[in-house]
Amino acid sequence: MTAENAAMAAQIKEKLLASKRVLLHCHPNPDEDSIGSALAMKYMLESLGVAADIARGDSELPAHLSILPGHSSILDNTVHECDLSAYDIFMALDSSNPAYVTQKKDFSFPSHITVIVIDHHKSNSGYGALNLIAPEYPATGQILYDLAGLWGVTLTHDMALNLFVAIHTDTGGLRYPPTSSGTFRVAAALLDVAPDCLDALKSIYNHETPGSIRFRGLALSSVETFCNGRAALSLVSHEALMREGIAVTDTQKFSIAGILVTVEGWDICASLVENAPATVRVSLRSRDPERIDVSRVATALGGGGHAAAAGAMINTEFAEAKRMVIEQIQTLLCA
Ligand SMILES: [Mn+2]
Repeated sequence: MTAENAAMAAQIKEKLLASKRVLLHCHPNPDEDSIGSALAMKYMLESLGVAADIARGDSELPAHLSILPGHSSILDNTVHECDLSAYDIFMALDSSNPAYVTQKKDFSFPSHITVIVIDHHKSNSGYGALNLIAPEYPATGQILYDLAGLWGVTLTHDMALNLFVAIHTDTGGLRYPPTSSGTFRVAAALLDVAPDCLDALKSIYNHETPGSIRFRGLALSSVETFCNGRAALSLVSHEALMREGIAVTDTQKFSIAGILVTVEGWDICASLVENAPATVRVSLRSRDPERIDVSRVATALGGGGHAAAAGAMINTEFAEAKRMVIEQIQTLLCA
C-alpha cells in the first residue's frame, strides 16, 4: 500500500473507532468482491469493537453466495430503507461512484453521516469524506487484507474465507491484472487461516441453472462484429429474454464478454443485456488492457471499472444503447 494510503488507513481507523454504528452495503448486481468484502469488513469492525450492519442494496443477492460466512446477517433492504439516524458512518466498498451505492433514485446521505470510500477501481471519483483508492490492487478484498494488518486485526476463519472468495473471483482465479506475487501470498495466507476456501470455490463456480445455459446460448448466437471486426458485441434485448423465458438472474451468472474476449482479433468485447425495458447492462472486456482501456468506454457511458474489465448501466431503449456503445468503442479504437 502506498504511504499516502497507509496514512489514510490510519485516519479511517481513528474515525471508525469513534463511531456509534457503521452502515455497509452491497453494490447493484453485487459480485463476490462486493459481498465478501462487506462481510469481511463487518467482522473486522466488530473485532475492533465497532458495531456494523450491511444493507443488501438495490439487488437481490445471488443465492449461490449464501455459503459466505455471515451472509444471513445482511439486512434485506436498500440504503433508502435503512433508518439512517442509527448510523454515523457509511462505508462504500468496491463502488467506483455513487451510482454503485444505489440507482433507485436520487439519493444523498444526511449531513450527520461521514462517507468512507475504499476501492480499487481507478475510475473512482473519490466521493467520500475519506477516500482510500488503490488501483494497484486487483480486488477490494486484497485491500481489506492489508487494512486488517495495518489495523492490528487478527484474521478469523470467517474474515479469511470471505476475502479469499472476493479476491479469487475478482481476479478471474488469480489471473487478471494487476494480480501480483503479493496477491498469491495473500491468497496463501488466507488459505492457511481457512483451509475450506477451496470447498467454497466449488459452490461459487458450479451453480449454473438450465436458464443460465439457455441464456449463454442466446447471448453467444447474437454476436455481431463492428469496427472492421475488432469489436464483438453480444446483444440480448428484453424482448428476446421474454421470448425465451429467461429470468434476469440467469443472465448474471457469468461474463459473456469474458468468453468473447478469448477470440483472437476481437480487441474489445461487450455484452449488452436489457434487464428490463430501457435498462441495459453493459459489460466490457479488453484483450490488451495496456493498449486499450475499456474503463474509458464505461466511464463515458456513466459506469466505471478497470482497463481490462468495466461496465455500465444505460437507461435507454436497446437500439439506442447499442448505438451509444458502438460509438464509444469506435472513439476509443480510433484514438
Ligand atoms: Mn472489485
